[in-house]
Amino acid sequence: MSITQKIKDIENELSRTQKNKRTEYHIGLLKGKLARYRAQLVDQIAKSGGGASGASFEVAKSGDARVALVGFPSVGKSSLLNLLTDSESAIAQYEFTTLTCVPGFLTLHGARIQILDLPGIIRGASAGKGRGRQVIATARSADLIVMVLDAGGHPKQKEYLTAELETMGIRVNRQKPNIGLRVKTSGGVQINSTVPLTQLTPELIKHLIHDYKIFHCELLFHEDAAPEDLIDIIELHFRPSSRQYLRCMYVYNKIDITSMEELNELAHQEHTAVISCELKLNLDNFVRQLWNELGLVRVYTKTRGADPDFVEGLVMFQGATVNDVCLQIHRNLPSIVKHVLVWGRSAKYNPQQVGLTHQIEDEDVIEVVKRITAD
Ligand SMILES: Nc1nc2c(ncn2[C@@H]2O[C@H](COP(=O)(O)OP(=O)(O)OP(=O)(O)O)[C@@H](O)[C@H]2O)c(=O)[nH]1
Ligand SMILES: [Mg+2]
Repeated sequence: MSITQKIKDIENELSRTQKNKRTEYHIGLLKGKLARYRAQLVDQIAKSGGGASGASFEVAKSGDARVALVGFPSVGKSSLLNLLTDSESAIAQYEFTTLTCVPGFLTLHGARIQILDLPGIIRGASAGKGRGRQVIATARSADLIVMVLDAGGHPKQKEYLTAELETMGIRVNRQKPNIGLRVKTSGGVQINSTVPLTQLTPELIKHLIHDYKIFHCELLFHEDAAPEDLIDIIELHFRPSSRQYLRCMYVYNKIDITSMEELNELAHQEHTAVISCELKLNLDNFVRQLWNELGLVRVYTKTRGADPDFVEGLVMFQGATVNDVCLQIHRNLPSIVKHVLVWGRSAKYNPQQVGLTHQIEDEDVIEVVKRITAD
C-alpha cells in the first residue's frame, strides 16, 4: 500500500472515531502514525526530486522578502499579483489558468518585496494531485504565505489548505512545540513536564518515541502538547529542515459578491484581510496589513557629524540585531566595531551606545564607530 493510501486510511479512521476517554489512547497512536507517514511522504518526495526542496519552481529569490500566493484555483491570485506589482499574470474564469510560478515586485516603504503568483492547488495536492507539491515546495521558501481565499467559497477552504501545507511539513502561524528532547545512550525514557499534560500519557509518549527507535532520552514538556507536536519534535531531531514554521496571512477576495453578514464575520478573523480585486476594494488596508505581517524593519545609517541617509535604508526582519545590520553592510564589519550609536525606537535615550547584540527596531538610525578606521 502506498504511503498516500495509508495516510488516507488513517485520516478516515480518525474522522470516524468518536473522541472520548476510552478512545483517547487509540486516537493518540493514530495521530502519531499519521504524522510519521506524512513525514515519510515529504521525505520520499524530496528524495525522488519530485517535491519538497528539489522541485520547487525555479524562480531566484530576490528582494528583501518573499511572499507566496497560495490558494485554490480561480480565487484571484493572479488578479492580486497584477494589482500589486507591474507583472502580468494571465487571468481567466476557468480553473488552472496559471500553470507556473510568476514573480512580481512590490516596493513598500523602501523594501523590495518579491511576490509569487502560483498555480491553484486542490485537495490532495500534497498527495501528488496537480502541481500541488511543486506549489507547496515553493511556498516553503517564502517569508510569508498569503493564503488567497474566496469570500463566498467553501466554509472549510482555509482548513483544507492548511491541511495540505501541514502534510508537506509547513506549520503556519505556530511556534515550534516547546518540548525539549535529548537523546541519550542509557537510562530509558525520562519524562518531565512543567505543565499538566492532558493529551499525552507516559505510556503513549513511550509508544510514540519507541516507534522512532529511541529508547533512551530525556523529554521536557513546557506545554500541553498533542501527539503530533511530539512527532514534530522527533522529526526535527532527525531532520531539522523537515518542518518549517511560517507566517501566514489570509486574504478573502471577491467581497463584491458576498453579503455584509458573511463579510463581517470573515473580516474579524485573525491575520485576515478582505478585498475585491475586481472593484479594487480595501487594497490599501491589505497592503498595510501585509507590511505588518511581514515584520520588516528599516534601518538608516549615518556617519559621524553627517545627517542620516534616509534614501538608502537597510531592510531587515524583526528581531535583527546590530550585528545583523553590520553584516549586511560588510561581512567583516562586526569584527572591527568598537561600539554603535543608536537613535530611535530601540534606544533608551538618543543616542544610546550599544553592542552588537542590541536588537534594532523599525526606523532606527545607527552610527557604527569602528575600532580601526581606514583614515
Ligand atoms: N467578482 C469578482 N471576481 C473576481 C475578483 N477577483 C478576480 N475575479 C475573477 O475570478 C476569476 C479568476 O481570477 P484569477 O486571478 O485568474 O484567479 P487565480 O486564483 O489566479 O486562478 P488560477 O490561476 O486558475 O489558480 C477571473 O474571472 C477574475 O476576473 C473579485 O474581486 N470579484
Ligand atoms: Mg492564476
